[in-house]
Amino acid sequence: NTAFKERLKQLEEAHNNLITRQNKKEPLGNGIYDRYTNPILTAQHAPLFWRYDLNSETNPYLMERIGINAAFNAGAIKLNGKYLLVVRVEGVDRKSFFAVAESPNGVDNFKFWDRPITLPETDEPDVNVYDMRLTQHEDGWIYGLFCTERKDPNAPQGDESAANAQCGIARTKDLVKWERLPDLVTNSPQQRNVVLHPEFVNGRYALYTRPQDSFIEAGTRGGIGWGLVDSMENAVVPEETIIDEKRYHTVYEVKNGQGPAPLKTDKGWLHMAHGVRNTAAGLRYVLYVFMTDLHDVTKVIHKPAGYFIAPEGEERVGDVSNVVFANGWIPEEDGTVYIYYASSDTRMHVATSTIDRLLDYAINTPEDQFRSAASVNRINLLIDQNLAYLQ
Ligand code: M1P
Repeated sequence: NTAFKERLKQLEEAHNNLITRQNKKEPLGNGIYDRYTNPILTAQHAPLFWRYDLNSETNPYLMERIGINAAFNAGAIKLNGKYLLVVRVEGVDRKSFFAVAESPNGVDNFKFWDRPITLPETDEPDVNVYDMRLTQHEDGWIYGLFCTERKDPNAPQGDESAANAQCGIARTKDLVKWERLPDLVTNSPQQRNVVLHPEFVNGRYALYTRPQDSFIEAGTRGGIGWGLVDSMENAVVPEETIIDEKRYHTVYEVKNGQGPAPLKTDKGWLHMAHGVRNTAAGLRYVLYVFMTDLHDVTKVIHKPAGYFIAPEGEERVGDVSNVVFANGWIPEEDGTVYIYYASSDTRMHVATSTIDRLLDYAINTPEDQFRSAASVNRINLLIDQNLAYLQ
């Protein structure tokens, strides 16, 4: 019928305009990285044929049958010249799943592949899966480590929200076909934000972990942990050592977690992580950067004070407001780094920088000295240096 056809045409036009719109760098920036004007992925980027029954007989009103709520927290990798994100797509039913979105240039024209990822399961089915970190490991596989969430088996009767988070592991060569491996085993009751280090360490696989007491609260645990395993086919971390702790009155006082796999540079491993602090308005998630030693990956050698990226403008509002979260970045041969971050558990953005700039930031930004008076001293020192220089 004509109304159906007209509506379909309008939907197609709107979708096409959205997924082909160009992105521009925002002017000026802070010298460390550049933000871009538009989000790179939203719920509306999901293909129409995932959401609408396109048959006018069975869907005469051309109504959305399967709603998508959000597209966020994506892992990232460059393969065959394409910038690929493994996106956490969340339906209106609250279930997250993974889907690959591809761009020719890393900053716009992201388009979802035709089908979401079909992720094999273990004997214990996942209820919800999210936040995949991709690591191109030197063993030749691309690993995807993600959170698998299931109902807490010890939840008291009537408690329908207590959950258990563990680290699921899958591997692939092409992001199309995935092999599921057993979930990671650790001593922590809850485990999220686990990331595989890209190189062997003393012949073993190395994992960044995040032990937690409960689903939301780090409790007596927390911090970015580290553990070695002999095999990813049966990954057991008997003991985690904390390499980057949570600490009072910092942007990571409540909890923190490794972002994507770190980048190897000639000055050390470059890491991006998220830090969480408490406020009267709830938790605030920001991103921070630190570096570890090239020869001892567990040794933090530089750590700028405070946040690297915090939510700004429309980024501040969404399903879980006041959140930025990143689990993907792509380094280029020419030194460019594409930083993929999500805002407020709702949409994906890109920021660009370079390895040189990120190293300069990580090495030369003053570290947190944990007291207001020390912060004032740092500012006065800079003022003195500037006044002397400008004379
Ligand atoms: O809602 C904010 C974030 O909360 C969790 O992160 P963390 O494990 O550090 O608390 C995750 O659910 C993450 O996906 C989400 O963005």
